[in-house]
Amino acid sequence: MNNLKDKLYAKIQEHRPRTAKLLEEHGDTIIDHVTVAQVIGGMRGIKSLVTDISYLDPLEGIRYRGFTLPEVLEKLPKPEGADMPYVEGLYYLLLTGEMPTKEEVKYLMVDFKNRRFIPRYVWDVIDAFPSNSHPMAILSAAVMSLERESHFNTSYKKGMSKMDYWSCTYEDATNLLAKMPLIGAYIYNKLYHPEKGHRYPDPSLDLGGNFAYMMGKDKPYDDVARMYFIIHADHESGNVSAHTGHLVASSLSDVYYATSAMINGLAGPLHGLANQEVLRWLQGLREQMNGEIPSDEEMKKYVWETLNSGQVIPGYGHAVLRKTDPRYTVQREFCLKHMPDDELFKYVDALYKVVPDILQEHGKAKNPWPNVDAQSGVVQWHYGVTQYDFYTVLFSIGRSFGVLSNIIWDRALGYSLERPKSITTEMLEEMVKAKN
Ligand code: CMX
Repeated sequence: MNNLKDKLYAKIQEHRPRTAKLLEEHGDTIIDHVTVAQVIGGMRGIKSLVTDISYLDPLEGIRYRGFTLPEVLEKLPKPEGADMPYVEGLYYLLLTGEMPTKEEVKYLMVDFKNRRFIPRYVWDVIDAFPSNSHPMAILSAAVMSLERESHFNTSYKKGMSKMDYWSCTYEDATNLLAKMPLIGAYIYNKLYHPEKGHRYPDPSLDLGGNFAYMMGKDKPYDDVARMYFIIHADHESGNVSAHTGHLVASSLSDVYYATSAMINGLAGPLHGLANQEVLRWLQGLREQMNGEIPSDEEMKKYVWETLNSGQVIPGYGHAVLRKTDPRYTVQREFCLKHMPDDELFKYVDALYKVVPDILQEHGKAKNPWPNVDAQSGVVQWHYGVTQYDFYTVLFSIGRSFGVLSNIIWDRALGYSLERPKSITTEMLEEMVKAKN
């Protein structure tokens, strides 16, 4: 018996009438209005997507299925001796809205193990990339190459009922999630430690533990991996990676196409790549300081120089959040416990003291507070993952859990092909004239 899939099916059956009722009885009810600034400005804030998997409150931060991040980290079952929970348990929570028991997670761990075989041709695709390629490009191509494994495609060609779309999508999504950490670790070893070669997973370990093992990292890197994948998993549906995954899947492209596309969206410096930008930017300061910790005045000068040269301060600001990102706080607490004397952590902490005031004085950013990316590279650097190009691969593995959970539910609830309307600038000018 597949405990998670059965539970999910029951939840889907329970939920379907709610969506049907909203459409049938309230389809014409207006819930938002749209301004010119929103249309020109990246559709910021327009309520036009539905997801029950996570919700982002501007002041409180993210909740997964109603739970804050500290609650998720406290309540999900953990491996023996670990501080951070099983990532497999998070998948259960995102899909069903329920905290799994340890037994349920153990069952899922076995299921993940059975799904993680990677066909030889995927390694060949990765190996074919020159070693100076960006790891995000390699990851995207590796995921794309797996597309021929899609159960959804095979069943669709045979003629599948719409009511069953979610089931094949669940199979594809879970297969891909089980493989993602292996692909990530293989890319890391190929690019940065070719002398060590690929390490095959240890069957006794959970997903986070195995990722650390395949990366060649000792404890507590297993907890770093678990924390990292969990806090990056979802940030409701409008951000570039989540939205891209949803959009591509809305055409009934399978999860391999959709995940590869979401990885490409995450690879931009205004989104997931910001974590590598933070490290690159901090290294610039470190070089100027010859290893000394900068004073507040020196830090302020560096921040202003960056702003005055027309660049953004990476790791600060957010399209929705209006306070310090709880994902930043979770990582900060980890740093305080495990690496309080780390030099780069001190830089990050020193930045926290000066950047918000400067951004407020600068007067542009709506949110002067740090986001998840301000802290995450520092943790990786401390544990020897100093190749900052790789950080967004880690973000991608985590984000896949949220994006794929959403796509399964999109299919279960029969969400439509996405197709907003565009208009010309002339039409917009005419509409504005008519209103004034
Ligand atoms: N440093 C300097 N200027 C900033 C800024 C920052 N950290 N954050 C925002 N601004 C500027 C914007 O560039 C914009 O300037 P213009 O009017 O000249 O275009 C202005 O402030 C208003 O922007 P906003 O409404 O506050 O922010 P947006 O919703 O447009 O953008 C984000 C959000 C994250 C892209 C932006 O804050 C940014 O560029 N931050 C730095 C990059 C970063 O950390 N990205 C990671 C975000 C988290 C993630 O998705 O991974």
